[in-house]
Amino acid sequence: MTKIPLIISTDPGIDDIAAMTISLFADDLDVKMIVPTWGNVGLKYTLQNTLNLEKFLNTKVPVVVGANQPLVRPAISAASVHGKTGIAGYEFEKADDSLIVPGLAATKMHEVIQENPDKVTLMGIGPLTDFALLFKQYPEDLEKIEQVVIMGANIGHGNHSPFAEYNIAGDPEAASVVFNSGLPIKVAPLEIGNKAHVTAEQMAKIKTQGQVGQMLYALFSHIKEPDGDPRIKIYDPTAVGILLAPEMYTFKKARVDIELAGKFTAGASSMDFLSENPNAEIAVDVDTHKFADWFVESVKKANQGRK
Ligand SMILES: [Ca+2]
Repeated sequence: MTKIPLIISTDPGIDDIAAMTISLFADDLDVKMIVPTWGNVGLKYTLQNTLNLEKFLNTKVPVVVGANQPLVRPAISAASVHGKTGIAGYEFEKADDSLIVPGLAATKMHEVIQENPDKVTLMGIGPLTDFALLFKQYPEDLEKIEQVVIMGANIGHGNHSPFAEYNIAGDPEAASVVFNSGLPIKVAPLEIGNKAHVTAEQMAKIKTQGQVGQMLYALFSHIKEPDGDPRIKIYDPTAVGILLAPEMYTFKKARVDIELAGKFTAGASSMDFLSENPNAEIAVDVDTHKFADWFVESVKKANQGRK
């Protein structure tokens, strides 16, 4: 199998760290560029966290500085979950900025997309601000994009508000641009993140997997779920799972529209599973055991791959 060329838009964030770690060492992925964006915490932190992770993993994927704010609304924050720096629980050695490619994220992504002989896949595991800017600035890139894979949106109750999931609520206008792009879109919604968890025993197994395992164990042990749920949920890697092990999920087509006007519902993702005009495939169920096994195995592979 040829590797999937991939651009990751991310707001690390503890679960982002896990998603990137798995992606960077996956046999079937070729990560071309990482775009840290504002999100769980501010851009200053998400950028440094990305650089620090690459230093820790000894990887050299180019990093381009993403959006500093949402397109329209004031930024929201998830520092209460991820800590002030976004990655409370583990002290990374501070990296320099030598992996940063100067320039605007949309332009740098555009260059990767145009230069790559095969269509490039986009994975969004934070607010979708930078993908929206890319699509608006370089609409010609749409035909060179294979698909967009997203961790975000919600079928039922949200985690930012009763109606909205955090990544979508962070920049609803950007999410709306992405869902209306006409591109093939696959979504791991909040419900999948809530269901796909690892047990304490599985987490203990991860801890034995070298320095990568210890790093992820320390970070995930630090997460405080706002609802007090003691299970260890690892949201963003569910998007990586869509690319690497889609058989873990059950997908259903839906028409997804993002609420932009609501007083109480802004950022809600309206998912119409009965629509005759679907624009996304939604993972509506996940095999929890398969997922946990896949996650543990992926961490093992990352630890083995790290030089
Ligand atoms: Ca994230």
